[in-house]
Amino acid sequence: MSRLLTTTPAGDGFRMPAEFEPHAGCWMLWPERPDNWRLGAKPAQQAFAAVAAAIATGEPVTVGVSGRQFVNARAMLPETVRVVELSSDDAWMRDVGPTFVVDRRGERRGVDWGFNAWGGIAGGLYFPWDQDALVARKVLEVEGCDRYRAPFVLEGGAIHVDGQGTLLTTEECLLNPNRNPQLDRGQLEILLHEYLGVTHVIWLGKGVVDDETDGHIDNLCCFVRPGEVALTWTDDKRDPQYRISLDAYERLMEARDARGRRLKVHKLPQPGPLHRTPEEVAGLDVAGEGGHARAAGDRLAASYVNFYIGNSVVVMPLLDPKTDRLAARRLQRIFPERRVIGVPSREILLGGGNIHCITQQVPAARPRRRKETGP
Ligand code: KQY
Repeated sequence: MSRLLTTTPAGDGFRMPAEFEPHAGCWMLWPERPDNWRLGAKPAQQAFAAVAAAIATGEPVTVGVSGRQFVNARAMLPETVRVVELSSDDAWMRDVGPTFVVDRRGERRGVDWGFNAWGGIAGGLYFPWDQDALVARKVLEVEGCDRYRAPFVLEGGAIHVDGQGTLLTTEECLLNPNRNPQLDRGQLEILLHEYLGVTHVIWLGKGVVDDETDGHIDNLCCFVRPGEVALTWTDDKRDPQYRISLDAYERLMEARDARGRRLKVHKLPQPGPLHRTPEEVAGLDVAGEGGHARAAGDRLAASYVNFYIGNSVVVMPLLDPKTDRLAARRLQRIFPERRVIGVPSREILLGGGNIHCITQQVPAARPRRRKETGP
């Protein structure tokens, strides 16, 4: 059972834990739509299955799948992964799933954000998105967690927290008029405090070049532990990513976190630049009205920052043989207590995101005591 609450997480003493805190599990969705995943989504399904298998080595994974794809997904996913029927419009659990919050007593609840397919009717990536908009509610129902309905649009990929009061985000996404035109920076900060329990927001400028999410933070920069972040980086001054990453670096070096600490910045090399090939475009169905057209030569928003921090593993995208090994070595140094597992993920990137975008962690929490009923 999941009750709709009319209070706010901060008011009730709840906060969003950091991804590097212990998890009870992870949720994903199954890719299917042929206008976003080439060749009837078969290559993407293999990549998603490899991500689920890697995460499942350290925590329970649940994959939501349409009735049409249930049998196929069940067969492609390892037995250790739970598969449940769950309708969606695409497969971005980070953005359509709930953001979990916990309190000191160990209770877990979920925030159900407004969702408008990354920009609404005019600039969003597809229409309709009515099934995506119900995913958070359904996940919370399965998890038995009470639900806060946030009164504004936000995707999980647009925020990262350190679990100690600090939130990282980008102006390009959160201040974009295609999300919450009625809210300014100050009002958003108040709402982020109310719904995530954070007390300090670090604003970076733009996200990764040509990121169709309008610059989600989870492709640019993330916390790896309190006081430390990873940032996608290129030394190539002719690349437009250079100025974006430099600006982010400078803001991070100036910033203090909620506890007054300076940040240590770990630079991760940028793959590529990578571009969509004519063959990859030819494998897509034509997108309907309101869909997002793909063209050969499009720059892909490739970034090693788009990894998932599991209980015992870090699952990172493998994107470019020229940089994969260096990125993996750096991540292993950053996370000595976890095993870094690389998953070939160009097929996920072609859909517009990567491993972090397709996952949503459920933080560990002590189970609520059931009230005794009856004699
Ligand atoms: O980056 C994400 N969190 C999601 C990417 C969505 C792309 C939709 N085509």
